[in-house]
Amino acid sequence: MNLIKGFMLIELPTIQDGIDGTISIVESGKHIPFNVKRVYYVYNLANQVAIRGKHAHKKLEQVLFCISGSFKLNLDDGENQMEFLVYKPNVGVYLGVDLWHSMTDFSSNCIFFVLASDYYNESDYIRNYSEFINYVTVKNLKTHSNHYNHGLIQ
Ligand code: T46
Repeated sequence: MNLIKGFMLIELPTIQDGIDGTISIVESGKHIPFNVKRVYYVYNLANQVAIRGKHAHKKLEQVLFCISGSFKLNLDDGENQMEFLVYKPNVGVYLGVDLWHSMTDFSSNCIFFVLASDYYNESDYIRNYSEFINYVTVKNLKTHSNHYNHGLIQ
């Protein structure tokens, strides 16, 4: 069971071609739980103190792949936090809504590649941590009171 809400790992079908390398496949509608509208990738991460992310999304869903090197991913759903090393090119990290994420400790050869459910829209970002905590707290309270009103919680 995942402690963190809005997070899962997605392992891609992968073919080992022996000395000729390895191929990992992403097919729209099969391996990614949304229609991909945007692809972006980040590289030139040679700076040891680079920090990326430090935000959450209100509606955007993404799957992130580290296709070269490695980095540390920190996740925070407003209640629980976790940190792990992302380094497998065939394993994507699904980042759902309301998930504060930041990336650090990039190896010099790091390239990360992202499939996103929508076009870039700055108003979908929550870039302030206190604002994020308020946002998820209010949302959780609303969900809890809806469940209560519908008799799901006695
Ligand atoms: C995310 C993590 C994993 C655009 O104009 N269009 C784009 O599609 C993207 C991704 C960025 N930008 C602009 C917005 C900023 O002026 O590029 C600049 C850097 O973006 P940001 O600071 O958001 O970069 P990261 O690496 O912190 O975050 C990115 C994604 O923006 C974000 O959605 O979840 O990667």
